[in-house]
Amino acid sequence: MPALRVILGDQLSHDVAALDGAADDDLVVMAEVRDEATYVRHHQKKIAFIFSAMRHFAAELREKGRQVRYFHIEDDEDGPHTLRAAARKALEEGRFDEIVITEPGEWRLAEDLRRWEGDLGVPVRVVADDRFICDHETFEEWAEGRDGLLMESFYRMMRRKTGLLMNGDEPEGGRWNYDKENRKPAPGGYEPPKRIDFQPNDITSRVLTTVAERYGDHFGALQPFHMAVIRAEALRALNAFIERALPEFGDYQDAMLGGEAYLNHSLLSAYINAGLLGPVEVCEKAEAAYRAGEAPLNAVEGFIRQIIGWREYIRGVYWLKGPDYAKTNHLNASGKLPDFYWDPDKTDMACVSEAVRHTRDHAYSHHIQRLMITGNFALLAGVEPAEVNEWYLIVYSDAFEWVQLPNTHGMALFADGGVVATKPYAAGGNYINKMSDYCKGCAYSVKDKTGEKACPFNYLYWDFLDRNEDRLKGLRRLNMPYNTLGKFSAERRNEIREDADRFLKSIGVR
Ligand code: FAD
Ligand code: DLZ
Ligand code: SF4
Repeated sequence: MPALRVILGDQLSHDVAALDGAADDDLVVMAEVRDEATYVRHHQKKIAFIFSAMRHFAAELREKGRQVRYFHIEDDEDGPHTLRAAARKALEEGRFDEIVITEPGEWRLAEDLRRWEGDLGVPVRVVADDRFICDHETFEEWAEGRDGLLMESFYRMMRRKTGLLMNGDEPEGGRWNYDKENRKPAPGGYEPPKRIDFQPNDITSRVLTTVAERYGDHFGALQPFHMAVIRAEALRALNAFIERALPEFGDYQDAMLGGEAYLNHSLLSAYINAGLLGPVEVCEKAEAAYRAGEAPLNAVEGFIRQIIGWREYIRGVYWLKGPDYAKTNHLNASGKLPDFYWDPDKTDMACVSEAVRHTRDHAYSHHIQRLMITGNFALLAGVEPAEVNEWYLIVYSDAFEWVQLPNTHGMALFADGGVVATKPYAAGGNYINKMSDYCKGCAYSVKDKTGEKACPFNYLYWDFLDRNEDRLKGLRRLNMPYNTLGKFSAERRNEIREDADRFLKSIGVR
């Protein structure tokens, strides 16, 4: 008897494991379902991207001769509302002797899958997602017995495993990591490379209408919509990135510029995460550009490290730590997420407003905005991790819990007590001023440390260290700021506390 092969919205790869060995009479099931679209109130663009990419992928499967049962969200009144219900409906329509599904990217669905077999009455075979370079067992073995899970050592293992930028056993150029060269601010007048705007076809236009009707009250601008929705387009985006943006990717990796949402970033995360591009092929293209003398080593190594290093490491942590990971709250943060995370016009902080504006308009902001602007602010302000985690899962088109959670909870908020980061990524206004041109046009003064006009990041930074002294003082990498804080007079410390309290009350955090 044939098998049912279920493909989820972020498993849109023709070589996805659930399709391995598929017979001609097997039925592929794909389903746009209410529960997935609303378990958090995803950004409108994110839903449109997933639905359009799913519909195009189903069409490609049919062109390849596969039989596909596809559930459209427009038929949702009578249709299934969950992925399990979609599988049940498809089972009722034929005779199948098993369900095959690639492991999902979230605990929520992995736990639900455990109930499928009993509930649906057929064997369910969950196969490993081999689109990742590091499987769960390898990550567990690597993590076993280590004091800290240092990304750098994991990254070296991935370099050796993939052979990317390796000369035999040695790293290309003699060093593993060129990060120190990748911290330049962008010069005034810098013009970042142009991006390809993909135009919506009929399928995407239909999805856009549906998303506007059904999810028009979710956060974010639906239009204009220029994302790639098929692999061929994603490959064009990849090639354009390699050609135009990769050469200076390293230099401006940590830079921020007013009005520039993308700088030299690749914008490929949503495509890789949804399965339109493979992580290794992306890295191989970057390496080829280096070998051909078209991109420097600092750029190519930096880019490859993000993918085979950070991306794989973050996934490893998510599955290693399990569902309890999200329940930790090392810094005991309990504040409310300010309204301006949903509306860039509700804050006078130019840097935050800009990051939220990009997020609203593009369902995207680049790494340093996520970490050092919106993440840093939530960390310093002491916003409750659950609220911040949900915001990040909602607002980015590349956000799936396996990658969003350790980045937010661990890297940005230090809520895991130092699993992902060796110290909190906390910074005052000086850092933002050094790496961007935002402060020039800001209502606050980055030079002022206290008082109504002072940059809030300045006093919030010291208030954060002060408030968390018992929890953080022992961290070696925070010795310097704690020494400085120790020299502040009691009056200055009080002034900082009062400024922070006044400001955080005014924006509803406290
Ligand atoms: P580039 O800067 O061009 O980087 C190249 C690629 O490296 C990315 O496409 C991505 O695949 C990978 N990458 C880079 N950094 C990371 C990282 N820390 N973790 C995993 N992959 C990485 N990334 C997501 O894919 N989904 C998320 O939900 C997500 N949430 C984040 C939340 C916070 C608080 C932070 C600090 C980071 C988050 N990231 C997330 C990581 C990173 O910010 C995005 O991958 C990146 O901004 C995507 O843009 P890009 O494709 O232009 O990346
Ligand atoms: C994110 C998302 C959305 C919005 N909708 C669907 C859907 O209707 N059907 C589906 O199969 N997948 C969807 N997804 C992606 C899933 O939520 C994703 O597979 C899990 O988050 C696991 O990573
Ligand atoms: Fe951001 Fe402070 Fe600079 Fe304003 S002054 S842009 S709040 S860092």
